[in-house]
Amino acid sequence: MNRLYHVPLSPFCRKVRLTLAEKRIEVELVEERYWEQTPDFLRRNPAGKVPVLRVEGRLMSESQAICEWLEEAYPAPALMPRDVDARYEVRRLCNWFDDKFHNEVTSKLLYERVNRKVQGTGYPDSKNVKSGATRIKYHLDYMAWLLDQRRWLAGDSMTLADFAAAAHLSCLDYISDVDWDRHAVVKDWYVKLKSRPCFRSLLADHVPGLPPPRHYIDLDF
Ligand SMILES: N[C@@H](CCC(=O)N[C@@H](CS)C(=O)NCC(=O)O)C(=O)O
Repeated sequence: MNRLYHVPLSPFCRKVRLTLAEKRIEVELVEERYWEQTPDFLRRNPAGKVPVLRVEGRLMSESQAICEWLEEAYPAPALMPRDVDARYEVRRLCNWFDDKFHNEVTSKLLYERVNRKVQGTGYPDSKNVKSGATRIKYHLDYMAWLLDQRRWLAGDSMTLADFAAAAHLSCLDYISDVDWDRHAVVKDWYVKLKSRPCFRSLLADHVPGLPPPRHYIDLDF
């Protein structure tokens, strides 16, 4: 059986979960308290990070490398376009969310508000939270600008770029940190993704001691 070592509110793990589910690849989810850095975990991934995927007898880490491997090993349904320029755009946007958005927003809001609590590393730093709450507006504006020109973030078809973005936003939505009223076009895009079967497992996530708000699972929020 394939196995994904993950934590529920990790955008990198969620991107891999969406990709696996969209491609209908069955996987057992195993929660990994990565901050405990157990010897078993470090044997699976010496970098000490989740996600780690055990598939077809091999161990894989690094979410983007995993997703692109899945795309090549399980090409249907496609999550990368065929055209070389369009593929570039998907990769650029995956990196936008996993690097820039992650550093400016996810780490400032989710990691301060949730990871500190779960890992027992103190109280949120209000300066960071304020900065994340300001920066997310700029990112939502950028997404709206893209979606005014395209059906999906990277072009006319749904791709890994949409999964990367939705993975971050869904974590932040779990803690009510996304202003969905800022841009109707971004909300419509998220509703389309949230309604897909691949999203079901994410909507079922429940972190002990931190229940999601009602709108988190609501498809008509
Ligand atoms: N570039 C990695 C980042 C993964 C990552 O940072 N995961 C976090 C959890 S959301 C983690 O395991 N952090 C532990 C650490 O940085 O030591 C990927 O895309 O898989």
